[in-house]
Amino acid sequence: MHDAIHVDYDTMIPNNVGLSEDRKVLKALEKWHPGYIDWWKGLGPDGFQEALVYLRTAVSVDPKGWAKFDYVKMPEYRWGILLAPQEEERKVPFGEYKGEAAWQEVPGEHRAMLRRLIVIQGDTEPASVEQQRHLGATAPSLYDMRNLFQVNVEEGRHLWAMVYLLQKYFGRDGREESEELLQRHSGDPDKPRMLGAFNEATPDWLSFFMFTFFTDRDGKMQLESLAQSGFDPLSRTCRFMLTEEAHHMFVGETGVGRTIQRTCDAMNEAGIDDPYDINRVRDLGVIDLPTLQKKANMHYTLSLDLFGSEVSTNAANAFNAGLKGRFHESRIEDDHQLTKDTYPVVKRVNGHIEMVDTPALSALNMRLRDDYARDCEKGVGRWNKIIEKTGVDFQLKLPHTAFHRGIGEFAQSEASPDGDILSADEWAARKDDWLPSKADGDFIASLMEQVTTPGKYAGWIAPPKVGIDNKPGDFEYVKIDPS
Ligand code: BYC
Ligand code: FE
Ligand code: FE
Repeated sequence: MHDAIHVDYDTMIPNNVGLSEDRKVLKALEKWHPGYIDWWKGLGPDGFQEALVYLRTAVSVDPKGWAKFDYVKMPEYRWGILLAPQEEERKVPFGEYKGEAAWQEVPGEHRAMLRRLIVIQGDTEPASVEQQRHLGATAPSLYDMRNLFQVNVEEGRHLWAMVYLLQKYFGRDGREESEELLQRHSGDPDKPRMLGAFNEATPDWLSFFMFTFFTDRDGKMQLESLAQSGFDPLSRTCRFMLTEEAHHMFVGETGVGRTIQRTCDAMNEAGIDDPYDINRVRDLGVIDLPTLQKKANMHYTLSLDLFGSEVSTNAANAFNAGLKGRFHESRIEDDHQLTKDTYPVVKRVNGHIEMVDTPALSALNMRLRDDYARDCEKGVGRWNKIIEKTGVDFQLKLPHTAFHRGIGEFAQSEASPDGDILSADEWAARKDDWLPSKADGDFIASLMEQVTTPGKYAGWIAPPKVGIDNKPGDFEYVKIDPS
């Protein structure tokens, strides 16, 4: 018997699922491994494959002590398959089969739907690594560079997590899907990644921080919903992934927070009161707050699109089938079947916006998006506290969900960040006030310079409050040229 808490490092693929006793799946994964390494070397972090990076590796799935820190060359990182421990007597927590024993095998009649959910989840993970591959060249410090690479190796591990499920539970189809996960690429005109936001560029570090704050948070919400799944291996996989996701959002929240801090400090030192005095603020070599707002608008709305349409039969079917639940399903007090309930959904009615009660089952995407928006609000509130403490008079604000949307009720119309429906001309005239313009992008790009002296930071961002793994301020988190 294998020990389900500690990770077996004897096999080529570290795991806590007893792979050494599961020869067939081990063989399939070993066969997939070289293609993965090729992908990592070709489309993972550009130019840092020989660097020694101070990374954490999971050695256990015990929440109290799962990580070990050490210098690793990224291609030699021990990507492993780690599932949270199996809960005794776990039941399907919602939907048509609520109360039945959770499934240890794929429920035959829902096989295609389950596979699709796993493939979509799997597709986003390598996509984000591809999107971020050029950022090492402009890292504002070794601390930030290391955090980028930590996020990247963990997203790589998340791909392994989904590939394990595909190869163990879906036979030949699963092996084919695993191959295709390495063949689609972010932004590829012929074989793009599956979801919109994962084909966008991540051109600069502010985008990276906004992405890990907003888009990794979609990851959190989706993983929370899949962690409720009646298909137990998926639930256990997602529960462990969520512990890693927390760090990705930390990187985003503190990255934006430190950017805000530096801007406000520089404004105060220079005696600039007006945050909209953009040229003077930019002359200080920091990113003005209105531009930060535009970047937030962009990444928030791209992430809202990841929840799908507000009203969705896919979502209703996945819930009914017991495959994908709600955020904190077990804490919700209702019948967990929703056949008689309604939920308010945002609709465009005669040129204005209304909330319309809709059958709750078909409104599950809207509901998860509402939970997501609340989670984002809290983080934005923490950013505003940073601004407030510096005395600068400015507040960041999330735009209305009708603003700048590509999916759902507002995909065909334009709205202002306050939610006023606009004509195409009005939109065209105001767009650059609300979303990053070419000039904004060029300005941000002009600040992006690589800083590789331990303990030093680019001028546009404040140092972090504490180091990683309690390391001192001048710790060399990445040895770029270790020879
Ligand atoms: N782009 O019924 P609908 C993460 C498609 S992020 C392109 O409205 P549904 C991470 C949809 O596929 C989390 N297409 O939506 C973060 C469907 O197509 P088909 C990733 C889109 O299916 C950072 C049609 O439109 N995990 O982990 O209820 C770094 C109608 O769909 C989009 C998941 O998403 C779009 N934005 O919901 C690294 C969880 N939206 O089938 C990683 C698994 C919709 O008619 N996925 N479409 O051809 C799901 O639960 C659902 O598929 C979705 C969409 C929530 C994505
Ligand atoms: Fe992930
Ligand atoms: Fe993530």
